[in-house]
Amino acid sequence: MSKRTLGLLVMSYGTPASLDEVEAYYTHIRRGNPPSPEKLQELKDRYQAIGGVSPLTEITQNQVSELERYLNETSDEYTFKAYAGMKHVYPFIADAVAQMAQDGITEAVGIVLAPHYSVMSIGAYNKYAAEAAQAHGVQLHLVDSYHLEPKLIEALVIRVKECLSKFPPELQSDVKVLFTAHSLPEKILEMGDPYAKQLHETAEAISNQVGVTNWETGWQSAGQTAVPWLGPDLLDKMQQLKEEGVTNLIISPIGFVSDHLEVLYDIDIEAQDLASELGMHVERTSSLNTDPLFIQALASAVLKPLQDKK
Ligand code: FEC
Repeated sequence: MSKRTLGLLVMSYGTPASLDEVEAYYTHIRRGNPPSPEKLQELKDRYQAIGGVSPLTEITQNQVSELERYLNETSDEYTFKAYAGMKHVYPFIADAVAQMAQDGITEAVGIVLAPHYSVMSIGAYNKYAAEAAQAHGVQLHLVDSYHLEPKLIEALVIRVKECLSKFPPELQSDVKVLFTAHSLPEKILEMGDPYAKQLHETAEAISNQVGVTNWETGWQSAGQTAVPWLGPDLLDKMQQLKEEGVTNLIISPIGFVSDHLEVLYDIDIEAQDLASELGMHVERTSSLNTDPLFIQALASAVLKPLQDKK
């Protein structure tokens, strides 16, 4: 049987390629409003602190090619041609869809490199993708979330266990696990958004398999805007935990799937600095990046909308 060729649109946040591009990037995130010179400098300082550039672009490209390779090796029905589309830098989601159409693709699946659905995160990516697909006459099947994909949970379970093993055996039952995701404006709760619930479900599934009961979900990396954000923020939460007597903590940023600024700066630098001040032992679970289990979880999520339409 000959295989049918489908497009595969893999969407990611995007990162500036150099410090010179930070201003344009930040302006795009702020929907066209340039940041103040102070805010811009603060952001450049954060990139500088992680080595000048974020590894996000390279990791995204590797995730995209690994996913394409895995799907093409394992699917008897489809040949996928993958395209990366970014939310905040070139190639934007619309550019990727335009390229697909130019290459003769008429049907595709779209997936975001973030497991939990919020109308303000995956919802926004999917909206840009659907608009572009409609404009180019591409039939696009969109994945909304994959926060309970068994292989995703398996990969995260391994990571939490790895972190636990870094604490002395007699302390392991006291270790607190904090599962984090990017904060979003609080108003999503009034909108009945599933983001917080999905985060909780992923955390619960991991904890059940690891056998930890001492866990919570939390929020990190809130934006610098006047509106209230989901909280408490990671740093406030750490202070609170210390006051409650917690000194051994695992931070597991399960809302993210790659190493990037929000992990390498917000946790590895900022939260670790606070941990030193507070006298806490904090370990972070390693990022999924191109872990084959994660790639398999993505592949399973990509195939679902195609199975559903049969
Ligand atoms: O490594 C890198 O260079 C990129 C790291 C990066 C990721 C990321 C993921 C998410 N964000 C989400 C929501 C928001 C909202 C705002 C916002 C602002 C920023 C800023 C930077 C930034 N985000 Fe981000 N985000 C990353 C980077 N993010 C830099 C601007 C400075 C700052 O506020 O800290 C606020 C927009 C506004 O001002 O109105 C909202 C969500 C995710 C997780 C899902 C995903 O990956 O798409 C949600 C990675």
